Amino acid sequence: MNKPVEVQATALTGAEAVVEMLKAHGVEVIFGLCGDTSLPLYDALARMPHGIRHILTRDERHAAYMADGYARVTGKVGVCEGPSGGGATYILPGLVEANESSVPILAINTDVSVSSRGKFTLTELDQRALMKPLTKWNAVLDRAADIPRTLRAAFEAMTTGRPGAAHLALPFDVQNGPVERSDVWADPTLGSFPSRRTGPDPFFVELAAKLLRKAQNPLFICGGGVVISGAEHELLSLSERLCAPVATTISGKGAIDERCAHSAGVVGSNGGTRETRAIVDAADVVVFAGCRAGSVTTERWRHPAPGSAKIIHIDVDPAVPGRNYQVDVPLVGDARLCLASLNEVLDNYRREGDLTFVDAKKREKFEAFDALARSDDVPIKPERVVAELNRILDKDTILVADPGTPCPYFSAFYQVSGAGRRFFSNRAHGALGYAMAASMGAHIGRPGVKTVAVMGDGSFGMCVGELETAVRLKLPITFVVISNAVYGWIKAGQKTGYGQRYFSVDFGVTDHAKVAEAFGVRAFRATDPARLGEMLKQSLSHSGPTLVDIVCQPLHEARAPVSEWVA
Ligand SMILES: Cc1ncc(C[n+]2csc(CCOP(=O)(O)OP(=O)(O)O)c2C)c(N)n1
Repeated sequence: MNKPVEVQATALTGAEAVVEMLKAHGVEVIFGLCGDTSLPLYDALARMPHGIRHILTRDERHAAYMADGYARVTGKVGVCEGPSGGGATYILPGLVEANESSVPILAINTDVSVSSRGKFTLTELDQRALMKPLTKWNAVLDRAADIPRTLRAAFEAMTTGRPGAAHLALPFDVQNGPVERSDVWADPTLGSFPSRRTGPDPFFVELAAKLLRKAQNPLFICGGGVVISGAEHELLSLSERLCAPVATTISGKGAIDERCAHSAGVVGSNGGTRETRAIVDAADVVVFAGCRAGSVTTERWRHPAPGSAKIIHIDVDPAVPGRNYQVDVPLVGDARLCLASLNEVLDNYRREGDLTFVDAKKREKFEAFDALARSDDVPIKPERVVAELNRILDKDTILVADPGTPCPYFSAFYQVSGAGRRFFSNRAHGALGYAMAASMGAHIGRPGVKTVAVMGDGSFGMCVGELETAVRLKLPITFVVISNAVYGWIKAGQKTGYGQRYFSVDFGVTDHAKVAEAFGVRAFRATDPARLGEMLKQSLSHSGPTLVDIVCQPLHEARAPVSEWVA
């Protein structure tokens, strides 16, 4: 292995320059896992006065999920790192999710030395080719002198336009090479997102306003872009002005306080219900905002039905409006600036209307839910779990939901009070096992509020190792496991779409509370619905990590939030 080289007083080592550049961009936390090729970087982190906290994780996938959860709740770039070879292939799932969810995370994988390339060196891997299709920006460094400008480019790419993930490969010998101190500088505003916002074309703002003035039943469908850009205030003003309901995607939860009259809740095939679908179908003008109008939100582009409503599409990415629906007005720009421009142009306008229909549909939806949520049936119904948490959780709580039962049920029925990021799920790829690590990153980003992660037992099996991290760091997070010994969402698909020909979806029962206890987590196992609330309260008030294992009715036996599974 190469020895660190002596560098002159006017120069830093490459590893030191990386640390300085992260600091200059306002990075406060790095999530990651050590390896041979990372030794110079770790040594720089150990030696230097930088104030950056390093969180040692138990695998790189979870380091990336932690960086993702951290970024979502702080609005700052999340940073994760890992070594070469397996460190790169393991970090990749978290990078893809963040990139597709427009969450800026920077992953740094150290790499074999430039001088060792092409010699069958252990862990050698083409990181450039591997990461290219999965990130917004990526690079492999060849010399230390390129470190400052490369990191500046990475932060700029991650936080401007549609935010996304970046990957940097940092070879061993590059970490030891010289970097001029005078070259180490940054624009710290690029450490947060969205940076360098761009506004819409006034011509299209006028056109959109004209359409909205004529609308009989305008409706907003908001995605994560509204929350990312912090456009909640502008959205509420506009929806009040137009007397228009605001529906959201799952990632858009938090765009509006879900307890307010204008909120229509989550729509689509993973969290929408028949009632929310009826609200979409009644619209004559739909404003998609910060939302890609993808397959889940629109139930495979059927709600709204093409041609049934005029479409105004707001998105920061010019490639989004018109991709899935014929758009009447494309508004390209930052969601907050676009909505603010519409408010300005519609300054003297107020639509007379009422929200009776929306209110009636919401009532219908919650009447059906409440009846099930009150049930004392065993195994415990998913609705009961959601209702108990709705009742108990403080309004500032951050709830992270995994796929399986948690995502559709909590999207549909868990009501976010107040606007802003308080709920999220990994909606881009929906990989099981995201919530535990993402909740840990979220807690580190926003330590003053309670954080709860809800996962299926399928997910638990994919992330359990990180319980050690939670215990080591004494993170006061409550992990809720929906335990049903089945890949329930898929079994439900086999029930509704394949004549109940169940195949290879059931697995064995695990006592997750006992597993958690073995890690040192305070744990509870809930089988009696009458005691569930008390157990959750106890776990939430504990000062360290807790886990509540809830023996639940499997999804294929429960009333699903939507009548149809849509692939
Ligand atoms: C990594 C990964 N593999 C497979 C899937 C496909 N998948 C979607 S939901 C699901 C079942 C989830 O099971 P579980 O976590 O036990 O929750 P449940 O549906 O039973 O509530 C599966 C396998 C996935 N989303 N992610």
